[in-house]
Amino acid sequence: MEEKNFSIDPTTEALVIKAEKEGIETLWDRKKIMKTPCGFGEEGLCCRICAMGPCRISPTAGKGAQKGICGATADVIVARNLVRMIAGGLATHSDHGRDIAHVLHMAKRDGNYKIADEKKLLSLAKEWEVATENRDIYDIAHEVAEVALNEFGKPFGSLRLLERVPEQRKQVWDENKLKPGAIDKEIVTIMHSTHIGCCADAKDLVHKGMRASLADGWGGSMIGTEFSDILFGSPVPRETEANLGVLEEDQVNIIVHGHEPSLSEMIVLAVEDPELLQLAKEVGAKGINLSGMCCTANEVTMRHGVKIAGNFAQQELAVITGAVEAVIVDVQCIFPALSPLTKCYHTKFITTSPKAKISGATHIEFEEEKALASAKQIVKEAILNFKNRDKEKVFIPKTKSPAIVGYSVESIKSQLDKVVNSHIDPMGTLKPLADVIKAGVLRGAAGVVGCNNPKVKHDYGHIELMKELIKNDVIVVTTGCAAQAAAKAGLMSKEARKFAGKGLATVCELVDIPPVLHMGSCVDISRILMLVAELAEMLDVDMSALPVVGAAPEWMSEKAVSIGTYVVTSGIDTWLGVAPPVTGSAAVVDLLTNKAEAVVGARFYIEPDPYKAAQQMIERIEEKREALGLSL
Ligand code: SF4
Ligand code: MSK
Repeated sequence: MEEKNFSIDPTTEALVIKAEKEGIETLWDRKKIMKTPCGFGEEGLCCRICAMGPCRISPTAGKGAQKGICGATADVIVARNLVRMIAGGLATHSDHGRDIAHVLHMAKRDGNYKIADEKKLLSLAKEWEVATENRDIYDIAHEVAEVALNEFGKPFGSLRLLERVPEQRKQVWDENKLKPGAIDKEIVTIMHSTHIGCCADAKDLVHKGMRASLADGWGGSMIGTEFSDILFGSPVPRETEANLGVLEEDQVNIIVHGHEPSLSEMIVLAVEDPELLQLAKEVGAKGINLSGMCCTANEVTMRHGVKIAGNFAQQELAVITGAVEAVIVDVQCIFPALSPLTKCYHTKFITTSPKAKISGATHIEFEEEKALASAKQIVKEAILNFKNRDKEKVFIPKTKSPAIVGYSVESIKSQLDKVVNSHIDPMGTLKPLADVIKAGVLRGAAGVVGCNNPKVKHDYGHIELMKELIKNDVIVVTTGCAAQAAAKAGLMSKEARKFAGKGLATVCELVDIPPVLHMGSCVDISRILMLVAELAEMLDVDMSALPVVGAAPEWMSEKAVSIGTYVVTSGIDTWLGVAPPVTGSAAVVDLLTNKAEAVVGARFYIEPDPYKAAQQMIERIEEKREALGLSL
């Protein structure tokens, strides 16, 4: 067997070999055909904003074109391209948040969508000064949803959720004019300012990008998380399994893939429908096996323990097992390649969102008003497809790992309550976490998040970094495809304590948690922001003073650019394993990796080697500890 060496995941290697034998291409084949990426694009030096161009600037100073036809310099072109990526990410996360707010707006007692977490709804209503006394909970929900929907286009003022940040951070944002206005306005401003002949100042463009990014983390994404919890329940710890070994040979396998839980929650209900289960038996299957991919997997595993089939780079491999009756998708991170690929197997590829139609797929529009009926129709299609499975083509790798998921901020606090002496300390706070950080038992915390990217060996960036951090008593919180990498690698099981340093292992034992905590999907990085904000408040310091760091070792999407930027703008140093397309401008690189610190107290680091990145992160954590005068 040829050594593949592009993934640390054995199921991935095995299925790519199967694909090769069957003459099927995967992302790694297409990456190979792509050969060397375009140097201008990679450095951010190509501008195609107007039809006088495209213009590409020579990366060598003094040689070749140094300006675009309009006179835009490399600095301006790079900055414009970067902030357009931020706008793309902000738009995507925020539109997800808006969709969930619309779902809350239509929720009703006898409808498909109900309120699962009244406590969270009432607390948000209080925060937003929505009257609650003597009102029906659904009236309150509708008004809260309306307030949220107005955050997208309100003409005046900044975002309500920014009030959640500690005073010190608010001051940083106030002093530097970083508080965003309405979410949509921030996107429009970027598109306007980056039009031909508008803003031509790299520093100002980056500033606009930072401001806009806050409308993602503390705006659209946070709305997505809060409202999903209100509608579908705030996650609590629960057991699951991860990797393609979760597929079942004798069952109808359905994979939900994409992002928004409004679809997947209904599929979760539909697969439990007795009539559909009966139908599955009638077609010769033992049952219906639902699993998830990418962030949809995170949403449903956090709330129901639905198994995780894999992360971003494994979406094609799920189909290549030959055992999947349907891949049901909504929005974001869905390979168009699934369309021709599913034609090589019996798999039905079902798109459901008017925002993400894909040529060649079966489009069954998911109508929120008739959500459960739509979901049942989709599941029925999958069941009826079971008979078309070609047994000769089926290969399900055995590998899967147990994991504990479901660490919302609320559930982390409940776990911490296990060590609280209620006669002395309050319950339901992060104080025990603050105490162990102060005492140095835990050196600090790291958020490791983001995608897969074939520029990095699949999952290697995530797993090696996480292992190094936990070995050095840095607790890791994670979301997105990084979280799935951790689940697959066994880092979310209690046994993973053996990989942790002595201090972290003791904390895990006492609080009954794994060393790597699954906090959800990409929009749930807002949970990490809240965790850091509350910790800062508890220690009465700015967020940037905490021994807390972030990393995206295998990022690839525009969403990740927006995330990285709002994390840095929130005062948390962030390590990137893949360089963003900014290296064509020394000035922009300097702004992001150096000068940002003087403004927001944090900066980006670019380090592809996870061991070096871990070392730098640990050093930074120790510097912060020293500055806070915490015990060594
Ligand atoms: Fe070229 Fe300027 Fe047009 Fe960009 S905006 S394509 S640099 S002329
Ligand atoms: S799904 S944005 S590949 S983490 Fe959120 Fe994974 Fe990245 Fe998509």
